Amino acid sequence: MPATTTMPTVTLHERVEAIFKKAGLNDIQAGALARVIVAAERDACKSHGIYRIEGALRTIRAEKVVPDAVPELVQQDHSAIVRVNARRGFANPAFELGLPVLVERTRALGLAALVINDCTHFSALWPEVEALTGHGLAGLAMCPSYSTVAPAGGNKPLLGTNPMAFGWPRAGRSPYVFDFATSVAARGEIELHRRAGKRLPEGWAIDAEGQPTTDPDAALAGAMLPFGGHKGSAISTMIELLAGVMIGDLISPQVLDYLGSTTLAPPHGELVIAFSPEVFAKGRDGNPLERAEALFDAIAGQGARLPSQRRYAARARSEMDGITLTEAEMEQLDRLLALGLEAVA
Ligand code: NDP
Ligand code: PYC
Repeated sequence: MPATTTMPTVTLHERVEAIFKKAGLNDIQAGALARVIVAAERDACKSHGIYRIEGALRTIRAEKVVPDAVPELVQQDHSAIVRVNARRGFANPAFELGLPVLVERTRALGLAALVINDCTHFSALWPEVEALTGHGLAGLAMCPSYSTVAPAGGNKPLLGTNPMAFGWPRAGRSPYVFDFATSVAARGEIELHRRAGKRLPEGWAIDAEGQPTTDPDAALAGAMLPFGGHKGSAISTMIELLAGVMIGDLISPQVLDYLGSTTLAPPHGELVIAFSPEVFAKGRDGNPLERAEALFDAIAGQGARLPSQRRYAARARSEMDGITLTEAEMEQLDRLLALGLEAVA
């Protein structure tokens, strides 16, 4: 049994925030990054937990992100589009800045969108839609990434792993939330398989010659596949259009051209659309939140689990017992804190 260390969420937050400050991030950037990374670790989403710190530091060291950026709310009118310019910092503080305005507009108009431009993005999207559900709103979040996924029927990386998350509020219960890559799996999962010396499941990737592979190195050199064949490929393309082209920001091939690497966190934009179920259902029979509960009960009644159930169970365990890290993970955190950006030289 390998040695482990268990600590409260707040302790891990302090450590992660300290690493980012040592690496030169300002308080706004370091705090927001530590919040999403620790939330992912707490909820057992390892592909976007502390493993991502190193990539963020590499991106800072490569000067592909502005460490002391202060995001700016650039659209101050009363339209349904709330625009925040991340000013080439990370996406997470820009989201935190835009959230209260997005909530206020959505309550007033029934529907509003937060556009984040010029951000670097590496995190899971569920914290964003979960934040909206906390205000009684439904939400949809999406962003491109960099070209690592072949379109269905193609054989070379073109689309990103382009994640999409949806959240629906539930009175007195954890919200209904799903959040996934539009590739069969997140790229982080491939890297975690590589590090663990494990083969990939069949159907995740093709090699550089376009042949199916279960070798993580061959997959990283080749292309990942979209989930659900042509359906995932089309949804991924929609994300490139809505959260790239439409908001005037980079799409996945441009991001890869600019970075020249998938070892750094990708710069692009993000789109978060919020809906007020109350406003949409006005004048119609039935309370939308109660009607949704009947649907969730019917799903669970068949023995199916709701998305995020695993995550909420992990969260409850972490909140009660603390977050457990392996000895190797603890050594890595110590190393990153001691060496700062030198650790990723
Ligand atoms: P997974 O396939 O692990 O999970 C996707 C979702 O499906 C989760 O909401 C999960 O809930 C749910 N789920 C899984 N199994 C079941 C089941 N049997 N029944 C019902 N629901 C289920 O996600 P991915 O690997 O595709 O993505 C992981 C993360 O990577 C996401 O958070 C995504 O945002 C992030 N990502 C970020 C990118 C970026 O550019 N920033 C790019 C790509 C991915 P649960 O968690 O409870 O298991
Ligand atoms: O896991 O696919 C991924 C990913 C790409 C950028 C951030 N996460």
